[in-house]
Amino acid sequence: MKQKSTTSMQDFLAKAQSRGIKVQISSDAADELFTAAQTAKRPLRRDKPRAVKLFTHNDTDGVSCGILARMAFGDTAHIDYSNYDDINNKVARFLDFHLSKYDLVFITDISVNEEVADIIEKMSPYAREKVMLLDHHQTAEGLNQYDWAQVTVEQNGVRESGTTLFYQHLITEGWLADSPELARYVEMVRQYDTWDWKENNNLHAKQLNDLFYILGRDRFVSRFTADCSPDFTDSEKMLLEIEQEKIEKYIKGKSKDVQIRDVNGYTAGVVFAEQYISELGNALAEANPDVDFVAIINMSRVISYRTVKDEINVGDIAAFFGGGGHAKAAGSPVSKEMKQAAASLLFEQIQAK
Ligand SMILES: [Mn+2]
Repeated sequence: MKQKSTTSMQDFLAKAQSRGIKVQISSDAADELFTAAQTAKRPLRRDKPRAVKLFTHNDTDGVSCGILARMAFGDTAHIDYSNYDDINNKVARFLDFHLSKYDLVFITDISVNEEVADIIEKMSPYAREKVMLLDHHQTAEGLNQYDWAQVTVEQNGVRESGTTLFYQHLITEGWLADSPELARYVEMVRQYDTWDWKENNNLHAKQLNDLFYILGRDRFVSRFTADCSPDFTDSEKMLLEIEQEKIEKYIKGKSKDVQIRDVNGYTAGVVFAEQYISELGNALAEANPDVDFVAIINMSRVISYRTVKDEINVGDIAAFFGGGGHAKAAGSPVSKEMKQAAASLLFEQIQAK
């Protein structure tokens, strides 16, 4: 139903573009988000589910889905923060052993593979009705063939995030009370996650993500569950200032360590790093215009792919290596075998000397 307006917006933009008219889409969509939620919402429910399970991604966007679940369901929400390397096992195990204890199961900002999708699809209609997957990653769009999955990359010309989709869903279903403050928070998360903050020069959105890393997941969740206002306190501002200095130092150091490699026929800038991945990726991609994309290897977890080039789709490249994501930002797991091979290689080389 909502897809219709997306198409017409796209038609409108295409027409404008063909006539050489530049259309600036207003990306600060907090007001629209709030108004849309108010129009769509049903009255707040009085009934509470016995128990709610949430599987969500472990970045700021995914963790903000956790905050929304806490606000909506309180302690009855059992939240599992996952990454691409463990989500499928976790969901499969859960469906096997624990589903009967839960009334609602959400999977947000991350998706399951075909195997797990098939398990869900073959469950009884009663069990299947408990499950709702909400994601905005382009590589998961194939899941839209299922009634229990809703993958929306973009709506009305605005890129979605896990948090915006879950916010809209919870309010529409009457599980969550909306407020302009909460809509502002959700919009900040969206702008960071979609990197729209860069275009809008919305430093506040970027700092919200910094704060997530400074506070750590649990403190961040408590902070915004208690008070969802995205306005920072004085001590948060101080922490952010110190953090910004560290980020700049880190990026400067890593810039000197970029290796140029051929990856699948593309020219990639490869670097080993474990921190500030998005900012580092963007900074390196901008500083190395000769590379098609930047690959940041966090040997203990994941390879992150970033590009600033329109014609490059790193989502496809990540998918080739068993991961997924967006056109401009994606990731693929570092497997146990890869870690073992790397360790062997390092020590073989040392012994050979
Ligand atoms: Mn996301």
